Amino acid sequence: MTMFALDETWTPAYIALGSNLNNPAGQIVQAIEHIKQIRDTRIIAQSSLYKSVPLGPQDQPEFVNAVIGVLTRLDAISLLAELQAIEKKMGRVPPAQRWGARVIDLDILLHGESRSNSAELLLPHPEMHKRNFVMIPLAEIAPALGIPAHGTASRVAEKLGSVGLRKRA
Ligand code: ROI
Repeated sequence: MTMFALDETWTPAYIALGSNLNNPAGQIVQAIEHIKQIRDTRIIAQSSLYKSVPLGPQDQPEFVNAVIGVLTRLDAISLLAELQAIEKKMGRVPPAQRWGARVIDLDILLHGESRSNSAELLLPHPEMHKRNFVMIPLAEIAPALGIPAHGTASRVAEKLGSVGLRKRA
């Protein structure tokens, strides 16, 4: 006898948030409010907000970064589409330069065991383990989470160190 429908499976996923334009902390808070409205998706963990020195061109404002954990019934591509709709609604425009300033950036870091190598979506996120502004907030909410090929989130975060990063007052 089937007790539970298969489509009721909830997948843990982690999303990185970044902003360095037009009240970045306010943008992050607003993005989280939008994420709360995504269908079939629940926020289960939320890191502190961090200020971080830009990776890339230095002639742009400091970033505010955070990471959230969700449980979702959406597949990775559907979750990406929802996040891109939020970016669009929040007025994201293509950055004027590569690695330039942006109002909001929402990246899926991990979606369960999902792997993706499409042009649209790379999973696990190929750069996450190199970025302290991603790994330190992630380790705050999920220290024991395994980063494929790199060990636990806390170990990766510790190895990266906190240069250029501080918790927002
Ligand atoms: N730098 C920091 N510190 N935080 C970000 O979220 C971020 N995002 C980016 C680039 C421009 C690469 N640099 C960043 O997209």
